[in-house]
Amino acid sequence: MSKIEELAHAVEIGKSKLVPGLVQEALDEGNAPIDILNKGMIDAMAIVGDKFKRNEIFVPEMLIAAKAMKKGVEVLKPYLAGDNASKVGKMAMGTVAGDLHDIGKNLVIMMIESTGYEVVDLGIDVPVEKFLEAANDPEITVIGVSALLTTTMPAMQETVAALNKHPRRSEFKIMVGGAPITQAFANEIGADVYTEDAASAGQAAKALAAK
Ligand code: B1M
Repeated sequence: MSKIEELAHAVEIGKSKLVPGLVQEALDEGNAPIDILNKGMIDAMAIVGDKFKRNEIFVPEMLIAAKAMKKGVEVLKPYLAGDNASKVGKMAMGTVAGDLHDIGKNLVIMMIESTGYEVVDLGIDVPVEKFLEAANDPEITVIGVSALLTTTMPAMQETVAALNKHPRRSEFKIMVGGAPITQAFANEIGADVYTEDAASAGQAAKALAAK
């Protein structure tokens, strides 16, 4: 079993204490940080999700796998994030009301910070009002909205609709994403940018800053 496979298995079964060491060992072996993230952790979470769907595991197991992944990401962060010496913009980002998933949001924040943005993390289960309040900040140029559940897609729609009526609307862009979100849905609700993963979110934010 390769180190990345070992890591993926440890994330899948929620071995929080083992995961940071395995990430470090995978780095020491010369594996690319992005492969460690994708194959060693994100793929493992997909397996966890599939097992949950088949009723082979339940919420507590999903939660401990998520905790294990977070520990691994902490070790990986300096290798993925890079040096963001010069500030290119300020972004606020949160997971919509009713949605408690934050691993994807945190990865997106990490990748966007690495492009030079200062990111205000609004957290999870963020009500529309909190997004609107964040948009009042005159420095904010991008607002990121994440949703992981089909049942919280309407909350994303509400959030984007409210942001679209904000008096500063011409001064910020709205980025959306999350597993159930598509380009078609993003267009339908009036968001400016949809990206499917953290790496492309970072690239999109960088492109916005360059405009
Ligand atoms: Co939840 N959960 N969960 N869960 N959970 C999913 C999402 C699910 C697909 C599992 C499944 O059934 N296969 C399913 C949703 C089904 C659906 O809606 N179609 C589900 C469910 C049903 C639920 C509950 C309802 C279960 C229950 O209680 N019965 C419940 C809901 C709670 C709530 O939010 N109100 C629930 C709870 C939880 C935990 C709390 C236990 C835990 C979350 C812990 C945490 O986040 N701190 C959890 C977990 C861990 C998962 C899975 C297994 C993993 C999610 C994850 O972190 N993935 C997930 C299954 C899966 O994803 N396959 C599942 C890794 C992460 C890196 O990917 O978040 O997709 P992701 O982020 C990606 C992209 O989506 C994108 O970039 C990220 C990085 O590449 N992205 C953006 C995300 N936001 C973006 C924003 C952008 C751009 C890109 O721009 C702004």
